[in-house]
Formats: sequence, structure tokens, C-alpha cells
Amino acid sequence: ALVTACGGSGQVGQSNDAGGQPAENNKKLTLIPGVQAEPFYISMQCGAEAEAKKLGYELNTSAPQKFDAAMQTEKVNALGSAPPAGLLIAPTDDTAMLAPIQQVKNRGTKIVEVDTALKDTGVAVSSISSDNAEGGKLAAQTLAKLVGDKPGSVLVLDTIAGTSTTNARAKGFEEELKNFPNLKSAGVQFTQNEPDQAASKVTAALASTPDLVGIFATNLNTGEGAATGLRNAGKIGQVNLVGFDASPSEVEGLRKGEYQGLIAQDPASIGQQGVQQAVAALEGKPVQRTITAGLHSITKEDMDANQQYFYKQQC
Ligand code: T6T
Repeated sequence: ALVTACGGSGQVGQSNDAGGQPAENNKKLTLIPGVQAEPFYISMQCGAEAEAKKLGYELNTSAPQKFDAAMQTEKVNALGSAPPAGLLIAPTDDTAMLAPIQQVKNRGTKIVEVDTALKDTGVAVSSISSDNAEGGKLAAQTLAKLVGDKPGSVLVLDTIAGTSTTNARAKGFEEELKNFPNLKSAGVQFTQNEPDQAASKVTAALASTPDLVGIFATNLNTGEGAATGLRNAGKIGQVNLVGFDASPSEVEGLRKGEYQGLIAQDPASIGQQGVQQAVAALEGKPVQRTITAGLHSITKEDMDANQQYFYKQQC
């Protein structure tokens, strides 16, 4: 389904001839995010659309219904005969998305990775992402501070194996946790990026790990599910929850005390810089191969001063 929350018309680019090469005056860009109707990607789309307009390009968004490589592949393949000049994409799988993206590149489209990335670093002209390993480290430090000297176990909720961002956050978290001897890892659980699965993993962990003192949810879906799991068990506030992202529901949860900390990304800036790099590549200007976007740790105490980092539901 096409995401139009930010005003995208839903059309994709035009080709100039039967060869399918983008025309020289092709000013069309396409954004293929990880999943439709999700505040992180909507905010990214808002930033990308505004920048495209500023630079005289047209950006359309085509989003898969679920965070799923097969569904995203369909969206990529649909560009086939009419490639846009530039494709901004958040690959949902660091390996499975290689072939379909490479095929678009072979037709002359400039590829820019936004947020997630392929393992193969030879496809995109530029990749814009948060420093996810650093974000995981920051989450471990935040959680350790919240727990204090109390000994206990800490659970990590990841999304799907092959999601470059959340996998790096989980890894960064687990490594940093070793610096806090009172905290023991209760392991990393995959949730398929489904809030329901995150909630059941939390229910199970509460039963199997009586000394659970903290949870790190590596993105907004795992966070929202973890909050549900804790709420159902009456454990809100007893088990510290640090989540990645700053969706409206997470922000409300922080205010209510369901989360003790959030690590917000800057998706609008990722979208904005993604467009800038695609356009630079198209216009023969210098391109930056990797760009790191900012991260911001937010707690209930400082949330009002950090409202600019909250994600949007629409532009
Ligand atoms: O955390 C973001 C994004 O960075 C990640 O790659 C996938 O999940 C989100 O979209 C949030 O749901």
C-alpha cells in the first residue's frame, strides 16, 4: 500500500525509453520505507518530501504493509519498467534485499540507504543511519543508572535477525552491559517486530526470571509490546523499561511512567539527508558514503525540553 500521510501522490517514476534507463531530466525519487503507517518512517518521509520539494524533485513513497522482505521486494520490483532517478530505501533484510535492489541499480537508479542497510556495502552511493551500536550502549548505560546497585537480570527484545539497525542496538547493549557487574544478561529475544510477540516474551521472562530488573526494547514495536506485557503483569515501574524511538505511544508511556527512558532517533533528518545525497549523486556533486544521524536519550524529567525529537503521525 502507498503511504500518503505526508501528501505523497503515490505515483512512481517515468522511464524515457524501452531500455528503462532514467531520463536525464528525471526528477523523480521514490522512498521505500520498512513498513507503512509507522511514526518513525512517516517522520522520515516528512523530512524527505520537504527536502525534495526544496531541491526541485518529486518524491513518492511506496511502503510495504508489513516489515517483511518479501513484501518489500514486491514494492521494489514494481519500479521495474519505470525506475525513478533515485531510490531511498530502508532494506528490511540485510541480505535478502540485495538482489532486488541491485536490479534497480542496474537500470541506472541511484540507491541511497536510509536507516537500515545491506551487508553488501557496494550497492548504495550513500547510507544514512543512527549510530545503532552506540544507541545500544547508551541504552545499557541508561538502564544501569536507573537500576543502581541492585543485582538482577536484563532482557533485550530485538526485532528480526537480519534487521541491521536493531541487531546492532542489541549487540551494543549486550557489550556495554558487561561493564555493570551487578547486571546479568537474560538474553536477546526476537519478536518478528510484532508488539504481541514482544508482550508474550515479556510475560514469559517475568515467569522464568524472577530477578528481572530491566528490559531494553530495540525499537518502537518491541517497546510498545513490552509496555503491554509489564502492564498485564502489574509490573510497571518495578521492571525498568528503556525503549528505542519516540513514537506518540512511547512518549505517552514515558509520561505515564511505563517507560523510564527512550532513545530517540532523528528520522526526519535521515530522510532529508537521504534526499540530499541522492540529488548530489544525480547532479554529479560530491556524495558522502556514510552519514551518522543524531540520537537523544530522553527521560520523564527532560521530556518537555526534548519535544522536537518526538516522532510524527503526519507531516
Ligand atoms: O527503530 C526504527 C528503525 O530504526 C528500525 O530500523 C526499525 O524499527 C523502527 O522503524 C521503529 O519501529
